[in-house]
Amino acid sequence: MKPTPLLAVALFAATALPAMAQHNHGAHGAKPVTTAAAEEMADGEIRNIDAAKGALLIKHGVIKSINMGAMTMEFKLKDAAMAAGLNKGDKVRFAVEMQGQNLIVTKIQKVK
Ligand SMILES: [Cu+2]
Repeated sequence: MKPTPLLAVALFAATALPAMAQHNHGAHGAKPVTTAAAEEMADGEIRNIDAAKGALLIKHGVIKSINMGAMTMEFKLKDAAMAAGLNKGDKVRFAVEMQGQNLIVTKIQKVK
């Protein structure tokens, strides 16, 4: 049994409208909900900076996106230039990503 064209239109409108509203909201610069987990920002404090290696020693809190508890460890930076402007003792928020066997900091920002 096929739905009548009118019913089909009504169903489409009911499901499509909330989706369109969300889309419009996203246009204001908010990130799509689906990438939120991968882009999770973890809290940390910089303990050491190895500019030559492009690595940071960070005391970090729990990072749910990679299933890691709080600890102090070294992270490689995606780009060594990201260390510019950072200092020992800075409180930061950062995002990490697994690339092969390495955890790479893809984003980092100071917390005021
Ligand atoms: Cu860790």
